[in-house]
Amino acid sequence: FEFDRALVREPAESAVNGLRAVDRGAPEIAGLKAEHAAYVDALTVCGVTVERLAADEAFADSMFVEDPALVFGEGAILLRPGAASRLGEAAAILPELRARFATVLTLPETGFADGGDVLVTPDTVYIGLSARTDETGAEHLVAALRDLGRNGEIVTPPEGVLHLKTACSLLDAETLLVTEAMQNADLFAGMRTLVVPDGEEAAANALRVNDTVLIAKGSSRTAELLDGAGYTVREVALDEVMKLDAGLSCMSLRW
Ligand code: CIR
Repeated sequence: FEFDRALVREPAESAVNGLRAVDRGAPEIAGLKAEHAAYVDALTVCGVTVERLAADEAFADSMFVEDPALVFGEGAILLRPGAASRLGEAAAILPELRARFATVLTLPETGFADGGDVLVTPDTVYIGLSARTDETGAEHLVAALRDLGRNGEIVTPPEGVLHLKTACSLLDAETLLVTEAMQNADLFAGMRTLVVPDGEEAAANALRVNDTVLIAKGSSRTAELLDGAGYTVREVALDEVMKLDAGLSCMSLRW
């Protein structure tokens, strides 16, 4: 969770057509851009140098740069997003990775793996199987992680979770913030967990950046829980972003 740099992509006007499991209406583009700008500000305040890529109108969900790639200080892995409308985002981001990382690994062209299904902890990189990440893609990703010297482990999240990190996030080297369903699934051996209060499940997609935990604005009981546990919390407005089933981790690649 210690990051110097981040890469983001500006929201496209085509984001009104972004994927969503439950249609609560299209996001309002001005609001989406404002939330994105405030997110970039929050990363900057946390000490991260943020580079912004231009919007890519060809891909409605391309502002969620976390899904087509996985990055570490030691190198990047180009992923294979599992939604048909998003697979092309990988090729679009590849030159940006090559410009910034000496090592860029690619996955074989079978199976799918989305960055939203990847939870990085100091010892283990957890890969959640989902509608976007299948066993073949996950196994290819484990092999690529091994080439980077990282230990990958495939886990099966509870039903109803879009991405693994929709329902959990890293708070510190040994602690995760999780939904109750994720807690009951007991996927992360050896990690402590804090459970988000009932009704604030969306807050489980928090983002620890250096000394601060970013959470979705309006999750006041989660904010209190984290504050009480000694974390420095900063709230970020995400109303439009959430209409596209997305949260804090989805909008950047960090290293
Ligand atoms: C999608 O369904 O792919 C986008 N609308 C949201 C992606 C969210 N990304 C993430 O959780 N990493």
